[in-house]
Amino acid sequence: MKRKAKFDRKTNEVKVNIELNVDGTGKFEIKTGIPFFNHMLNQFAKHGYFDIKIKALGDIEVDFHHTVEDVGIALGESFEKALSDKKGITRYGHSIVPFDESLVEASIDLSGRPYFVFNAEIEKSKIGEFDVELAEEFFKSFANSLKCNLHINLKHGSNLHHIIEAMFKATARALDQASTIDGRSKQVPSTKGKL
Ligand SMILES: [Mn+2]
Repeated sequence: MKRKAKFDRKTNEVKVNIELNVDGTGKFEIKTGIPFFNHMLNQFAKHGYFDIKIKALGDIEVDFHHTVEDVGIALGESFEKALSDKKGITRYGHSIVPFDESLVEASIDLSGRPYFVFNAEIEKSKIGEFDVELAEEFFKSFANSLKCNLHINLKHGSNLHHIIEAMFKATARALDQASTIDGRSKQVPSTKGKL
């Protein structure tokens, strides 16, 4: 079974086209018009071993909010589509990723029920042109549209670039683990029989 998806989303504010292969090798081609966000999504593809192409044309002259949120929604929808009925997947995944002085933990349950916990107190500042608070918006949109339970915990850290990058890497590695085919069962990993 090929776990791939193409997904297009168009609003008056943002147009997003995505191509995803869950069982990829970490190839990426990301163009959002937001350099730091591109850098984060490159990390996400690389460390989750996902192949991801994203082309987003958003109203970044207003600010980056719409584009970051819509890419989060579209990428979550792409995973939801590619994972299909979730038969045989591991379902749960977690990862703790250090980046120099920063340490971030991400835990995922591909439960079919969206829930998002963001346990990180970060100053409302910017990394380059990128508002740091948009990272939370991205993960929230992503978790909602993938219908997964995602917890992101900042253990400690001070450099904003390191903290945000560790969040993207930890989430990617947790999702890689959760989405991997376990091999011991071809069933949906839930006693409900459905996720
Ligand atoms: Mn970096």
